[in-house]
Amino acid sequence: MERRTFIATVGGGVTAALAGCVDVGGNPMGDNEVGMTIDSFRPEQLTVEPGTTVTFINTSSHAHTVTAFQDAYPEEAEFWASGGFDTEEEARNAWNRNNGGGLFQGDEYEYTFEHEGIYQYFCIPHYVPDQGTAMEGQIVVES
Ligand SMILES: [Cu+2]
Repeated sequence: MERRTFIATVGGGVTAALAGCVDVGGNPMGDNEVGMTIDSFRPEQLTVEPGTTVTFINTSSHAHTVTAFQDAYPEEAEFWASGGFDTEEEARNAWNRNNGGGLFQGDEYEYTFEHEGIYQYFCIPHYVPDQGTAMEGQIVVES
C-alpha cells in the first residue's frame, strides 16, 4: 500500500521513481520479486524455497493478471490468482466482466508458495498463443 500511495503522490514522476527498483530488463531488484513488462513476466522463472512469499509487481503501464493455469501446480497446493479466485475459469470470467483480478501500474500481488513443485501461471489478457502472445511464467519451489 505504501508504494501505491507514493505513486499517487508523485504522479508524472512514476517512471523515474520506479526506475531505481527495476533493472533494464524489467527485473525487480529485490529478492523473491517478479516484475512485468508490457508483455512478459521478469524473470519468467523464479526458484524459491518452500514457504517463500513472492511479490508480483506490475512494473509496466499495462494492466496484467497473475493467474495459475488450472491444475498446473503441486497436488497439495490450491488454485492461486490475483483477485483470489478459485478456478481459472472464474478468474477469466472476472477479467472479462470488469478487469477483475487486474493489477495496474505499481500494483502488487503476493502469494506464499508452501509446497515443493512447479507452479505455472499466466496473464489473462496477454496469453493468446494463437496471436503469438504468451505472457506466462513459473515458480519452482524446492528446498
Ligand atoms: Cu499481461
